[in-house]
Amino acid sequence: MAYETIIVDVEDHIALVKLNRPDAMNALNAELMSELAHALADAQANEKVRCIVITGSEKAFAAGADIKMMSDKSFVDVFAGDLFTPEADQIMRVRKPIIAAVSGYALGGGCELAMMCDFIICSDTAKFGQPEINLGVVAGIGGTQRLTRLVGKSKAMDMNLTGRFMDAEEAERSGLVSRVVPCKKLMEETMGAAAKIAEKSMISVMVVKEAVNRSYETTLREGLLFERRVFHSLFATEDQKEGMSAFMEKRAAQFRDK
Ligand code: CO8
Repeated sequence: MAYETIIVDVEDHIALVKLNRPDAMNALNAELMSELAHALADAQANEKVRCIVITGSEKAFAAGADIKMMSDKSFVDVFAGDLFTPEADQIMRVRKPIIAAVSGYALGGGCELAMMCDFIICSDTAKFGQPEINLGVVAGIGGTQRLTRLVGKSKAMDMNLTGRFMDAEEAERSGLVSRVVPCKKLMEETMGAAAKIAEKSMISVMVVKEAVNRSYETTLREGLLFERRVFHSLFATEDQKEGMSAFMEKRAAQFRDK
């Protein structure tokens, strides 16, 4: 499918999705969110794809939802139209891992989109924020919920109440991002991480994603039980036999997703 607001490239088992609205700092409008959800569903269905990377430009991952698109909307418009909810739900349904490669601004819905991904690698120029309070509204797709789980109540309150931006160093220190790299190395580092994941058994990879995400939704006792059971169940796979044999034979494992 030809897209207008994103660029998709599938190579070496990695689907690279680049947000592409350069005139609007990649602000998220209905078209972009719909195309993104479509591209991710495609990547999920494409057997060649083993990991997904979402990125923006050097200047902006995404500077939030498109304010020009939203400014005239009424309560009924956003409530009945359920702005961005179906797309966000679709993104959350993707079972393959998604890495966000963030450079420049990741603000409002942009920060929230990055947090919907499984982990974030950012450049030393990245700036994260939930500045919706400056617009007379609040975060709407995870900025008060996912951010709080990632960085804790104090910083989440600070970010959402003051609208201040968090730089890359603070984002790493706070647990919002997993790695910070020099701007020029962002894609090399992220594609390297994606390539590492692509080498693993897709079954284990999808189980990791399910199990870690489960920890947000359940008690520790139930989460540990879930983890133990999926650990047990992986002994039904050929990839477990291959992985453990390869270790003992001192060779690289050849996983077949079986
Ligand atoms: N929406 C629309 N256009 C934008 C946005 C945006 N969020 N951000 C930047 N742009 C546009 C600017 O209007 C400008 O366009 P033009 O040249 O036509 O005037 C162009 O991008 C370049 O921007 P600036 O000239 O402002 O560039 P600066 O380098 O001076 O500043 C900033 C960059 C700091 C990123 C600045 O543009 C800014 O503050 N942007 C807005 C950030 C923001 O408030 N984001 C939150 C938006 S609300 C939101 O995300 C809610 C999500 C939840 C929705 C869920 C529904 C349920």
